[in-house]
Amino acid sequence: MPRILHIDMDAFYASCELARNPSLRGKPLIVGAAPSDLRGVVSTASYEARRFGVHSAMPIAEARRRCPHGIFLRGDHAHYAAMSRRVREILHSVSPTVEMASIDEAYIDVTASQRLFGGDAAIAAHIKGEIRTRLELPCTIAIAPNRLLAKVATNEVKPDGYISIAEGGERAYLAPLPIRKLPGAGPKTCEALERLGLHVIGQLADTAPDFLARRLGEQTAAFLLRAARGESSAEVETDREAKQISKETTFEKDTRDWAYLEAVLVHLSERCCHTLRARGQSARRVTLKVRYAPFDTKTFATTLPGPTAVDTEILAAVRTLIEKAKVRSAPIRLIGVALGQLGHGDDQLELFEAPRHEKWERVLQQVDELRGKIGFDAVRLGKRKSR
Ligand code: TTP
Ligand code: MG
Repeated sequence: MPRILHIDMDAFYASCELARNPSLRGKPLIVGAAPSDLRGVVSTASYEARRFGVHSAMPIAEARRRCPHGIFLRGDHAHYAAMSRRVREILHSVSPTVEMASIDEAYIDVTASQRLFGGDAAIAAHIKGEIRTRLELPCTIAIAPNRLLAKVATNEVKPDGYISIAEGGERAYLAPLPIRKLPGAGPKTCEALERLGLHVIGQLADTAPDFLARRLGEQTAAFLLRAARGESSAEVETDREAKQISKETTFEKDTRDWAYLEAVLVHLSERCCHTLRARGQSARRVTLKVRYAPFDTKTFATTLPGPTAVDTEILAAVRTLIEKAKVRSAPIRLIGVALGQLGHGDDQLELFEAPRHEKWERVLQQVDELRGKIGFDAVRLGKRKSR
């Protein structure tokens, strides 16, 4: 039976600052912008500052009002990325199957590590201990039968927490929690469910699928019901072993509308880049995949002059490949983008330091953060024509 560990660092940027400047300990720390920066927003706040109601994405002026004696720092993304890489190294000492889901969060398949360490508690203690002694950072860990449970549980036991949920305990664990705790249950959906008298996850799990589908649409209903019952994947995609990052879409009806196809490809490329950056990787090879009929798939590929994690550079490559693909006019069933020749770790430093990347890296970092919070589709970068 799979055991999936989810780890999320506590107040990550703030904790990184505290680790290198212990004189700040115990003080309310707000990272993101100087108080004079009128358009700045809070990246994160230490738990001391959260007591004053300061939280991520709050305008810095508001944070200043709520916590006038707080210590405000601009933030140093290169440092946080370096700390993230060191966290990842520690995680690899427990299992080779580590998936960095964002700069401060990872999933690990610890099924095969159980024997060696002697169980969930020992694995978590080992990781927390290593991260605490080597990096002086606090984190929270949950180990559960699948990804969703582990992710939800981590949030429940923050900060500096640990929890293990046994196989079979999924539904019981989720039942008393408010529905908004389910990843994917946004404010709109939750409001709609409230109006139906559904407040906690257990109520949602017991709702008749047909009833829910009529109210919310089939897809949303199916997705929510599955989550409410604690059903989720236990697959962890290792970033080190992954040879490429790819996304593809199959169309309900074959199409040869290239304006539409291009818009879809822009979207798929952006998603690939987002994953790339979340893993702290870069790519050099870009492949466009086009399927015409079930056994008629063609790929077009190009190698970039250097590794990149910047959307615009990947998109430019995809567009040159589109021109090649357009030559054939047969209707298209599926398209996809793959990024290959992935780079990792220290070869990234060069990428982050190169001046031409700097501005984009900053913008994209903000975009990724927004996407993490309000959903991928909320922020789009590429130019697109409407269908
Ligand atoms: P989170 O894990 O969401 O937040 P956190 O680690 O600061 O606090 P905790 O997990 O204990 O609740 O995000 C990780 C880092 O990502 C965070 O330290 C700063 C950055 N971030 C932003 O820059 N803007 C944001 O809106 C969010 C949510 C995070
Ligand atoms: Mg965190």
